[in-house]
Amino acid sequence: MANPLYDTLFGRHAGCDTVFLHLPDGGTLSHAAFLRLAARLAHALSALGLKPGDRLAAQIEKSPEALALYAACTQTGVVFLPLNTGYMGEEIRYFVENSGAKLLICDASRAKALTPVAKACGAQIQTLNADGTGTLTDAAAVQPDTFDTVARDGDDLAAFLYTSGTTGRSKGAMLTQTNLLSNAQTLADYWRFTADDVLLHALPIFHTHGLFVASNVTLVAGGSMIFEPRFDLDRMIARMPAATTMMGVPTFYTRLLEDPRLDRSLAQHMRLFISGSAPLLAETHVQFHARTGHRILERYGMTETNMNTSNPYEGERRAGTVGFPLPGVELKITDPATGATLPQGEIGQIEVRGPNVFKGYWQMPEKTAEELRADGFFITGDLGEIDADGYVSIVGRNKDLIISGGYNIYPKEIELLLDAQAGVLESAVIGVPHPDFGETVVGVLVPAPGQGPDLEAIGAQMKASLARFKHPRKLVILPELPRNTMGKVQKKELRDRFGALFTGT
Ligand code: MCA
Ligand code: AMP
Repeated sequence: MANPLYDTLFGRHAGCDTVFLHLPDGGTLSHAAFLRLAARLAHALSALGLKPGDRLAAQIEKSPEALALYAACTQTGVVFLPLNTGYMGEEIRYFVENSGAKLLICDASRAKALTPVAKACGAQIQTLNADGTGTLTDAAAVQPDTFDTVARDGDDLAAFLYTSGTTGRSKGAMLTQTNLLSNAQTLADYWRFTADDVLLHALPIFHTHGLFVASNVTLVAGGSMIFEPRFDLDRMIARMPAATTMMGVPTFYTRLLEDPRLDRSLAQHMRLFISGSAPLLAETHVQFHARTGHRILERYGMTETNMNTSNPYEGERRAGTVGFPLPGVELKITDPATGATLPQGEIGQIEVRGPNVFKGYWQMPEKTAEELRADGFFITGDLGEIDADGYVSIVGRNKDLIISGGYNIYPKEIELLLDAQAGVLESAVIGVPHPDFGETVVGVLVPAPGQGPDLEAIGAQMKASLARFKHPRKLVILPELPRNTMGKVQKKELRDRFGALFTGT
């Protein structure tokens, strides 16, 4: 009987009293104590009737208990579906309904709003709060602290992560045990993680970066994490001297650079800074090196594939590139029209294949077939090139996507909402450069004939139905949208026109 993901990430630390989590209050949690917590949660999930293969949706704040819930799902064979804490009720309803989740876990402050949502989808609801309290932990507290791990196969599903699409409908990326495990092992090895590493962890744990890259890599290596609830500049500066590694989105690095306390002595104990989820400006890489003596290691991944490429640990970390395909990952640049592989040096779409590539989109065979070729290559939607030395660069996107502070925003979802507002004939949503978030959202509205959209009412509607990070930071009104001869909206023209709204250049 085996459960490769549980056994490798968690099970082998049983009885190990070394520190796993350094907590914000100065306390610590050992690997063994963490596993006992996870086992009690595993019993609680089983007592609630969850069976291997069932989905569990969780919209919960970052805490040791939240991470232990992921371990408990792995141990019981339940598919873990973490959700951004910013999502509103309507957004949650879609995920619970679409995944057929049996259980929704949320913060007590949201239980009133989400109980009808769960009920309408036929799911049970339990609470788990930022401080670790809640009905779920109450139920777990009376349970034994060991649990017979459920046997799983590498091909069994471990997690669902939802990722939006160009049509505005989110797709559940089905990730198997092998997808997660192979990538975690490769990365731990590639980035030389050991049991001595202390990772400064300030990312959310509801996305690939904070959960599967940061946490899984630490677990594979048997290291520890300084587990901060969120990115707080003062806390990052205060905790850095105790850390050896950090992972962050580019906004982490630009915010650190704005603080004069960031210098060589602050980063003296660190061996590695890693960036991903959005493009790191070459300028940020260069400035960070000048200030700290460290070259940020940039890597590239996706929800559907985990990590695909990385700059080298030893050897040149080339600014503006995402490095080389990881061991075991094949990467090619193809012609978007024909799918044929392009000669080295030409720009085309990035396709990847390997044990990291997901199984497909949940109950969307046609969407899966559009992006995942029969031969196993996944069409990422990113445009890139490979230079003569083999370094991969991402030069653009073949998909309409905005990445703000590392969060993905799909314009179509916002356009559908804007188009439905009174006084709006049509809309276009674009991403423009932003000094803090890298990119931010601008909504362009065309008024219906003889009407003027009520921007305040539209703002209120956004607030009620969309996570805050998706809200347009600016709404502008134009008499019409620029279109080409085929009638397609020319977003590039809009980006050129409004591109300096937040940067002033
Ligand atoms: C917070 N806000 C945001 C964002 N975050 N708005 C746009 N984009 C965001 N990313 C809102 C807040 O709700 C707040 O709203 C206002 O903006 C200012 O918030 P602030 O306090 O400045 O933000 P923060 O709480 O400090 O958060 C910024 C952050 C955070 C630290 C950059 O967004 C973050 O941790 N991002 C990481 C995301 C991530 O892990 N991505 C990985 C995805 P108000 O105006 O109401 O106050 S995985 C992935 O992409 C792939 C697989 C990969 O390769 O890793
Ligand atoms: P997600 O939907 O969260 O999986 O986001 C994946 C997307 O983030 C990729 O398809 C890329 O467009 C982008 N991305 C991730 N890492 C990088 C990076 N280092 N540089 C540029 N874009 C990145």
